[in-house]
Amino acid sequence: MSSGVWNRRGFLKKSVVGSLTYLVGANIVHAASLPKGVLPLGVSESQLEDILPGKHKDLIFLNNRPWNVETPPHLLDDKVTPADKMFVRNNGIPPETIDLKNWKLTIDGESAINSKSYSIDDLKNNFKHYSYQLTLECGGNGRAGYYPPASGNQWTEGAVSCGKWTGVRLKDVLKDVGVKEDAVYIGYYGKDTHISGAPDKKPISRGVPISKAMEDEALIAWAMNDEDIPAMNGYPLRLVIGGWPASTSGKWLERISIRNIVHDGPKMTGTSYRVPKNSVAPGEKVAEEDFKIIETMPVKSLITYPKTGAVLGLNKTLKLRGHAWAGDLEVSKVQVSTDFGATWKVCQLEKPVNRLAWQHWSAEVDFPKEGYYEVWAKATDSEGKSQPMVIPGWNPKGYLNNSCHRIAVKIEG
Ligand SMILES: Nc1nc2c(c(=O)[nH]1)N[C@H]1C(S)=C(S)[C@@H](COP(=O)(O)O)O[C@H]1N2
Ligand SMILES: [Mo]
Repeated sequence: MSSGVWNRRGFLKKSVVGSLTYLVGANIVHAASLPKGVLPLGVSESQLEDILPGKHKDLIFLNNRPWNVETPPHLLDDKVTPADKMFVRNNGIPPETIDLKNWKLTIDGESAINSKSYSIDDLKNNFKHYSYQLTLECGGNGRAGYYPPASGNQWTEGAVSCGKWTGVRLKDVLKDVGVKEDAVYIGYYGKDTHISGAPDKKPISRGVPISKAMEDEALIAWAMNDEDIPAMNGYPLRLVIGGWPASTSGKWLERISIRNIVHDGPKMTGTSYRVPKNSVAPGEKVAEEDFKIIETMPVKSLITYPKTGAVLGLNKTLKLRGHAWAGDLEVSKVQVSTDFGATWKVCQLEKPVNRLAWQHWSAEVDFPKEGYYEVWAKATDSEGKSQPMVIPGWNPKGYLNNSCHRIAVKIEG
């Protein structure tokens, strides 16, 4: 299995130059000088499928070094996110070759009583299997909405998915190894490599407190939607932690350390996946000690039907639909407005198929006259917290934007 498109020195691999040549319809004379993260203008976003194997051609391209592509909301309409519509957020270069037979997951760390390695067959044969649908949303989803802008991928709405994951419970494996009393955190390590090419440097190694790791839904998964995990989403093995920033769900999983301190791998410290403890003014500098690690994701919703920009006939009832999720909590209410929030209508809301899965909502709305409308959706969690209409508290890295999703609709007679 090969997915990396750049070689270690940062040059496009021959095979990729080949496909780009095909896509632009001409020899790219200076391909070797193409800067990192730059896709030739002659390649349209819709041609991405040819170079991002298995991904839908209409995913939105943000960066190709590393690969970051998001899903437009109308492509998230399925109740279970299909593999080709699952966003990709890579921090480094995915492993180029996967030796399935010899793939090992090692559990170690200061707070592990033993250190053990398991093949994927060992995991399959020695532990009970579980399947859960789990919402994975990047902590930076919605970053594009902040001003002053925050550096990083400018995600709009689509860095979220809810696939059905199958594997073993993380807690069953941790218990098999033995967890010492003083365990505080777990940290994952994947087989992807750092963008710089440095062999011993990991692009990302995050984790969760031991209490979150011990939840029933925390999985070490080998399947997504009853098939192999897609290459870009962590094949052949992945940690899956629903409801928390998706950065805690380690792809290409090779090792989990049981730590006696808060895990301190790359992107656990500094300002990564951290927000100010107290609210700050937009653009304000925040001292490092005033940040806290993001844990549960906030309540949020998407309108997945219709697609923004839809043109509809007068006197037709429109059946809207979408999903809503609330981190560790359940969503208790979804409302929609077609008059810029002056009035709200309560939607029908389904229960989650399991804890930490998104919930589906639908509503029928009528439009009284021809013209331009917006549909706004707002979810409320089981503790009574709602999504803000406007962009929530600014933070230096642009995390946790859970403002209401809006779409435009035109009614023509
Ligand atoms: N090994 C590894 N795991 C990783 C990442 C990564 O770059 N490498 N990215 C993380 C981040 S920041 C996110 S948002 C999710 C994205 O998951 P997806 O690409 O399967 O949608 O994977 C997380 N797990
Ligand atoms: Mo992320």
